[in-house]
Amino acid sequence: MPKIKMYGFWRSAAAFRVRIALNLKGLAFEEEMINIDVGDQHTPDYLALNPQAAVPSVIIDGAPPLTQSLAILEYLDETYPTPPLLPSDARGRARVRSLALLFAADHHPLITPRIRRYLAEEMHQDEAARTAWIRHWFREGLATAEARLAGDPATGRFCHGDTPTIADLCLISQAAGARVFKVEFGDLPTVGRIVETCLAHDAFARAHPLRQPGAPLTH
Ligand SMILES: N[C@@H](CCC(=O)N[C@@H](CS)C(=O)NCC(=O)O)C(=O)O
Repeated sequence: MPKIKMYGFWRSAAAFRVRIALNLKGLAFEEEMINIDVGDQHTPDYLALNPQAAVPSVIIDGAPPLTQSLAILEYLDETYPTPPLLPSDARGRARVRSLALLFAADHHPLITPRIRRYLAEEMHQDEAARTAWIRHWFREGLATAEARLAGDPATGRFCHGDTPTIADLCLISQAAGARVFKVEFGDLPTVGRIVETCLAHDAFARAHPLRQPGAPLTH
């Protein structure tokens, strides 16, 4: 068994994705919480691990830190291939990566604390305006996913077929955040169905933000 240490945070969507992958692959890990609400990502010790001042960072067997959740997911999938998190065919992999990037590259970055801080401190947007911003981008990502997933024969119980892929890890991490911000997506039936399928899966449930140390008891 490799020795895996992750630097994460209970609420972090990117850390949530990596926790799910580690659980699916049956890899034990230790997680140290970096409190990104109070700026612990900017301490010299953490910046030495990840100059981007973001979680997650993952250290495996004392090797240099891995950063960026999608790069970490692909590393884990290549190194510990069972169960696979990507389809065996090139077209399937392109579809899964495209769905994953919809969330991880295009929507999640817009609602991170650094963006919210910039909106508050440099753009002088009040809390109501910042909340509207956050809800807008959550909603747009989930609605786009619905348009892509509904009616596509490649969609199964999960985003691609009947087993979890990287696309599901990115979908559920965004959907969990959307729920925290009370974004309605009851009108997105395919997204809603896949989210419920993921939440019923033990590897996803154990990784859920609200089950991590530091999370509020209710939200
Ligand atoms: N694209 C990166 C995103 C990393 C990221 O932005 N993480 C957030 C938490 S989900 C963070 O640490 N934010 C700190 C900040 O915004 O100051 C990944 O997928 O790992």
